[in-house]
Amino acid sequence: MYVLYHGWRSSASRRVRLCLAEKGLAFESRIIDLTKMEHHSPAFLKLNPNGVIPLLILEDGRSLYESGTICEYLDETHRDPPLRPDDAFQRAEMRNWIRHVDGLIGNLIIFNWAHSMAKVATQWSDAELAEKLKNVPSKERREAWLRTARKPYTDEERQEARDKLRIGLLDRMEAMLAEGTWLLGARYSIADIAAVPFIKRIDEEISPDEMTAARHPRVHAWWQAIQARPAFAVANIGPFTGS
Ligand SMILES: N[C@@H](CCC(=O)N[C@@H](CS)C(=O)NCC(=O)O)C(=O)O
Repeated sequence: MYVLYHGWRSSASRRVRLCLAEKGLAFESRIIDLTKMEHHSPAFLKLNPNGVIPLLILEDGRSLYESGTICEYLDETHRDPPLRPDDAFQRAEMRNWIRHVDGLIGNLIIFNWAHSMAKVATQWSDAELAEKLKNVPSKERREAWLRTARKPYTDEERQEARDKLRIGLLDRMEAMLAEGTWLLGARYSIADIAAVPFIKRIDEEISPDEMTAARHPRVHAWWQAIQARPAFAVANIGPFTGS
């Protein structure tokens, strides 16, 4: 059976759980506690040098990281139902879209890490923080942890992030959805899955006003359709805040 190292609220983990659920694949769940920096332990970094979740251990013991890559792998090895376009050009477009959405993650972090991550990180002493930061492999995430622990994002920065998500995600999706129910047209695909965790957060906290039928009618309808999919319930894409 697959083993998934993940977090229930982690956006990238949510993508992989959605993909597994669409395919009807079971997995053994190993929760990684980001507030305990479990993803920066030497053992985890050996499996994913980027020090982020999710990580999927295959049935033969090999492991894979990067949610988009994992979803593509699952789709190649379990064809039914197909979650990628049949056309090579469209598959290339799908990969560009995933890459684009991945590039927006910093704008989500500004909101997401202000909850349970900040609650814990603000309590660390300077010495503890310095020690933990040593193990964070990327400069960008070291900065995110530092900001979360010591210098909360300003209202201006939060507004800037909101704007980037509106322009980079909602407006673009609105245009893409003119071609069909799903982001790449008639077939639900990994392109849709890639956007789900972002839209969940935009809808529940970041910019719910942008998710109305009046502001982004096609995205609004898409989000209703996404939440009605049985896999959405199976994947456990629950509320971000609260216990
Ligand atoms: N591009 C990666 C992003 C993974 C990622 O950013 N994971 C987050 C949780 S959603 C994480 O592990 N954050 C902890 C950290 O950066 O310290 C993917 O899609 O798998």
